[in-house]
Amino acid sequence: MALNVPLLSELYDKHPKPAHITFQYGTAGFRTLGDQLDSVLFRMGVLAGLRSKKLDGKTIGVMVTASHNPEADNGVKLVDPRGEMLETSWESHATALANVNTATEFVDALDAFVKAVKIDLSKPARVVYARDTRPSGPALVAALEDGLKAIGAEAHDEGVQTTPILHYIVRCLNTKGTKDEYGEPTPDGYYNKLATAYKKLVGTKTTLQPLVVDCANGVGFFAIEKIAPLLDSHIKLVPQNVAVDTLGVLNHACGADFVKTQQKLPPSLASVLKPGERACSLDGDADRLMYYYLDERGQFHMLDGDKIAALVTAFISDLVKGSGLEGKIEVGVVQTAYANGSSTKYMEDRVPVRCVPTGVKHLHHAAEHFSVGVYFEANGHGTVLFSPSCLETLRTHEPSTPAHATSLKHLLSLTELINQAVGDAVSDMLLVEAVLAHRSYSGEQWDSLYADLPNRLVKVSVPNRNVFKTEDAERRLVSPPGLQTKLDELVRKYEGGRTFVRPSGTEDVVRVYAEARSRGHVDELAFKVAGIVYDSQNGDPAKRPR
Ligand code: G16
Repeated sequence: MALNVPLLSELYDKHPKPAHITFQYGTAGFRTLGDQLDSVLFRMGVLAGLRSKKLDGKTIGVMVTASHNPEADNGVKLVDPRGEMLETSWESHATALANVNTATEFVDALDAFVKAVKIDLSKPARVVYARDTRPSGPALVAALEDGLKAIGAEAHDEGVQTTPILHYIVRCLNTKGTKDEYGEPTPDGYYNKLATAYKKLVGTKTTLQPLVVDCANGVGFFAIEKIAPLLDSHIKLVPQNVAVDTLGVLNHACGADFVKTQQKLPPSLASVLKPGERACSLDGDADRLMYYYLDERGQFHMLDGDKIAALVTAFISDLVKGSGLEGKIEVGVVQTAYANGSSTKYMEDRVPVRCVPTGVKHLHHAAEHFSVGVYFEANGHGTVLFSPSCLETLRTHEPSTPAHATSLKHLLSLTELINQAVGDAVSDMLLVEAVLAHRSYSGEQWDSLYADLPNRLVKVSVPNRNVFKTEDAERRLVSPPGLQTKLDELVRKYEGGRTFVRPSGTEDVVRVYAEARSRGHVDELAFKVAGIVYDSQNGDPAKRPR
């Protein structure tokens, strides 16, 4: 069977590529202004079909989202059969296809690709897709559908969903009828699975005070609306920032990225949250989660991905011990360079810790090496993976005491509550709430697990972020030449100082991270580093970022 060249060419011509743009499959797929992505969506439809054919007709997912980015941005990423990110080796194929300039080049590139990776075109292609609430979404989905049609894929539209729900559905579809069956492949199946597991896990524990949930004015609101009634009286969710139909407000002065980068309460919650109360923020597609609370004096305290990882790791480690499985199940943690130094120390005192480059795909794969792999980025993106052999151990272990049996039951509920496909803000939120209920922790008690080193994240605009190249899990720059030496000289002047610079894979900026012993020092360090980075590329100190 051959490619349908006339159909591919005809539909290709409906989606011309903007001449001046070079697209790149980045940290989480393609991301840029939504109105520039039409051609990319068409081509990703074709590629998703080919990926499915290559994998013998397994269902591939396509998510149209730009997650934490501003509303005008959009993006697309492919989801592999177990609900994980697209295999890395295909990212370069995606980039190559996104950048060809004519229908003939496109068909030739496809033809060469099909031969190179040995795709049997007679195999079926199955693709399921969804989008977030961005205004550019419907037109981009139409372009995607043309791509799916051009490759003859059997396609299913899940409409507006959170990113983790799409990942969940992909995993469910591909495991249906197997021993790894993951659940009912529908949004309702997802809500019921999580709610049931949550209620099992908290049982008769005292209900916590209501939880304010900042939905970032995005699709997360729909998920909160759907799951809240299923939780009965076990927890009351109070959704805020729910203006999903209002233009210009998605992720604006709210949401997980705002909280993490600004380290402050979204202004819209100022009149909602009272001293002593906790709240959380989702991001635009509900795959990131940040917690925070106001202390008795009304002061804001952030509980980020590192703090979530610490809370969850300690809880799971205790359950493993409590069920008599210590030595049989190894709990490990995966972090990135953004992890606060104090969190790394806290973890290293308890469990093995690995550091990998930014991006869920890196963390996810590293976490698979542990029986229970806890991975969280400081920005609130993460989950916990239970390996197949760990699941088998949990299912077959014979507890020798009632206390062992209880811990084992809780571990099994956790395997149902936690989204094994990808980081998921809603699932993670219920996980945190369950642990807080078990520990009887307030936000303040959770926060006291360790004290964060003051830290600062800054974005720097440069003409070409691709000249920035890193090594050592992004902790050191190898290009531009000489820059790392300057950073080393600078950081030595700050007690407990640490800094690194890396190009973002989702925004057109270079990111600067710094931490030091005092707030004053860290701010100074971060802005000096940003200045060095800016001057190295732009050369005009008068235009430095402030
Ligand atoms: C995506 C990735 C995350 C990553 C983040 C920022 O998150 O899934 O793993 O931490 O981008 O990446 P970068 O610093 O390269 O821009 P999201 O929530 O935007 O999908």
